[in-house]
Amino acid sequence: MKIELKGIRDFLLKQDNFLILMHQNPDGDTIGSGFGLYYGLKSIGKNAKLLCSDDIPDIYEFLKKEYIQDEFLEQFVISVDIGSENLFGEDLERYKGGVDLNIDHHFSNENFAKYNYIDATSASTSQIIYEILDELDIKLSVIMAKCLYTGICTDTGCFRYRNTTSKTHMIASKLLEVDFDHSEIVYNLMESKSLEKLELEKHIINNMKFYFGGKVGIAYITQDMIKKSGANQYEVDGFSAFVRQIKGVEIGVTIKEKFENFCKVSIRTSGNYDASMICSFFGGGGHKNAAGCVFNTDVEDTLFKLLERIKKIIDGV
Ligand SMILES: [Mn+2]
Repeated sequence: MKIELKGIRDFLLKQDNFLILMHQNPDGDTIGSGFGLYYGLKSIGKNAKLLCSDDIPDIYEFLKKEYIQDEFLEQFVISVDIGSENLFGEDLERYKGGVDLNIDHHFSNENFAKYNYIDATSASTSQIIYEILDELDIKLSVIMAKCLYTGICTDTGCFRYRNTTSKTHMIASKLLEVDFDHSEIVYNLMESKSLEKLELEKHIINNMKFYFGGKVGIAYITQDMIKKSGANQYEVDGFSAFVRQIKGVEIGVTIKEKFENFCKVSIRTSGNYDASMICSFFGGGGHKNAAGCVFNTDVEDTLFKLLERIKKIIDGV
């Protein structure tokens, strides 16, 4: 069932014991919106806790600073930034079919909860959480502002992607009224990198391939490259937009070999190419300019299947 912001406010005021779910392999938006909502609920005297199938990456550690894992029986389960129950991961398995409120901005969201609030015009789920906290008249603390700012920066590439709207900036402006070092957040999220990550980048650049007159760019990340570079599991993320940086590339594909015969693909497009159309063909999904899917096969075969599909899209068949 669909729900409006006012309906969400009523639920949050009425209930007391909340469990907030984040998606597996968590990014800055699911973490920022999850923790942002957590701190907001705590500030009005509610019990809340968070759950994620994977560890929170080190670079987001600062958002956990004021988190206390309370022991209580959850009565209301909320998922944030999760488009599909398939993204729950192992530890969240038991909540399949049991989510009360699904808050998300993915166009392809599967509306799996009892109540669903999906705003595909929103650049990030953190932006929606801001609106919910605002609806509840919650005064933003420093940590709440940091959470939401982190989420918005993650999903908009720091206000650079096309999903950034005037509303995104308006919300960011409200967040900046709270006193925190936004520049430090951006530096840590986007600009600083380890030598190992740089080494991995070298491998990726050396192996990039281009097709269809340079319109399509493919970047690979194989387990072998990761091992050679010494990069840790989190440093392997964040390359999705990398190949699209090359002039002329309108469909940027990143193929990541997670383990033998299992590849994760993310696609970034510009212009009129619809990334979610390519990915949904293979059982994935996402937004028009950013989408993903997985393949139970090796890198070469993944590439072959993708190119076949992309050719059809480019030819307009
Ligand atoms: Mn998001």
